[in-house]
Amino acid sequence: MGIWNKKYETMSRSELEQVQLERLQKTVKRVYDNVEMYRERMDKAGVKPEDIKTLADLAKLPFTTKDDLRDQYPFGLLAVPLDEVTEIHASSGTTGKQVIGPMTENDVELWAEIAARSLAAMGVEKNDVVHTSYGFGLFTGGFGAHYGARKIGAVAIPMSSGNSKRQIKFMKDLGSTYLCCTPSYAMSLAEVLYDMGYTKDDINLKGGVFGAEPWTEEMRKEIEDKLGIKAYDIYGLTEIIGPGVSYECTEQAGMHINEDLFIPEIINPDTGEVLPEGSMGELVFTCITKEAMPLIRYRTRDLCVLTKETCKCGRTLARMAKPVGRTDDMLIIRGVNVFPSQIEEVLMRTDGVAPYYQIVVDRVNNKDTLDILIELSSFGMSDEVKDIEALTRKLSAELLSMLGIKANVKLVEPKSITRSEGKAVRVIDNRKLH
Ligand code: DLL
Repeated sequence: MGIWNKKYETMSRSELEQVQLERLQKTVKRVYDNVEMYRERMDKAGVKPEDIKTLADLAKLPFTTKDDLRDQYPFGLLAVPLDEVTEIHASSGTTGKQVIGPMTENDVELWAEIAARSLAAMGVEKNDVVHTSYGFGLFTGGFGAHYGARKIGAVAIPMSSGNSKRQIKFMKDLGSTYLCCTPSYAMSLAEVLYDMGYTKDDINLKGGVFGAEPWTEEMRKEIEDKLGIKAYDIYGLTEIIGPGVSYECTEQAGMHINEDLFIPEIINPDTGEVLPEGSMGELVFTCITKEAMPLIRYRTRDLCVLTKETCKCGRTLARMAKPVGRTDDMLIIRGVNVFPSQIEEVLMRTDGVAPYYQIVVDRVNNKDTLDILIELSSFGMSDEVKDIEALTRKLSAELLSMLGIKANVKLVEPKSITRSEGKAVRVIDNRKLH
């Protein structure tokens, strides 16, 4: 399948490292000269731009955190004068705090480039019809997919999210071949398709560009079956640029990181120590070509594993596995670490339940409680109380073996859990621990 930028996507590791080093040196000098916070931090750490002589010297530089972005809000981390900024996006703040991503015209061009690399890797070509149901607005999902589709020369349809019946109508009428949205919204759209009396045979979709939230392999299968497509994962974050920081190719074997533009590291989230290839840890990015707000060693809080092995597709860029969650997503329930993705994995492989669920955590008499509300599937499930009891017992046992703690499983009526149009909110923590 199409490799959009053969030069950079298939460069040898030694050439790539040379490119990375030159770009890193330039960026570090630029932020040292233009961003007070970086100059102060580097002075304090006793590092000067000229001390960055090899890529390993990256580890000498201080980290940047989400708190730094908040402290420097809105323009403290700008490395260019404000009049060079041409677009600003912001994160939806699922963790409650607003961060912004200012861009110069070259940064917007870079974003279109990485989005084009991503879509091309998933098979999008000039004659495709790209239906974007990510939100358009401050969120980077909509514009990212749109700029990428336009750059490839495909037909770009900026649907935005919501009004699902209208989405299906357009998808049918315009013969959309690729759907771009969150995986949870893809599930909702599939449901609406069938509710409207259609099946996958009534639409023309070939592929899906799904990201912005964690999702499991089981959910991928479910979406692929329901929509009759190949479902691909795409990753990114507002602070760095938006969708396309990394992307799957048709091998579906991890997301290729645009390493010529962003240097990834995996660190131990507790100590900050850089971990060897193959270790699970927190993903950190350094922007080496961005102009407006090039972040140095930005701690994403996403937990994943990297590999530098060349992919079967020929790309040499490192790949990241699906993030298992975020350091701030992790629930600690009765002292045990629980990731929502572990719960999803169990639900998705169990017949009789729909992939809609909500995790409710509370504290009663100083003891944590974990309730998992799971929708019964509308197909193939009888109303017999004994069947429901058996299903509840089965799910409880599987969740116990996956999580190591007991969850209180509550099966609820089909369609009773609110459907997502963007990033799904699956955890309600009522413990008020902060
Ligand atoms: O979610 C950008 C994006 C839009 C990516 C569309 C992909 C598609 P933010 O709103 O700033 O940006 O949220 C970034 O979302 O740190 C991850 O925790 C999570 N995330 C993004 N993509 C994935 C993914 C956009 N494919 C935060 N898998 C990130 C798991 C993801 N988590």
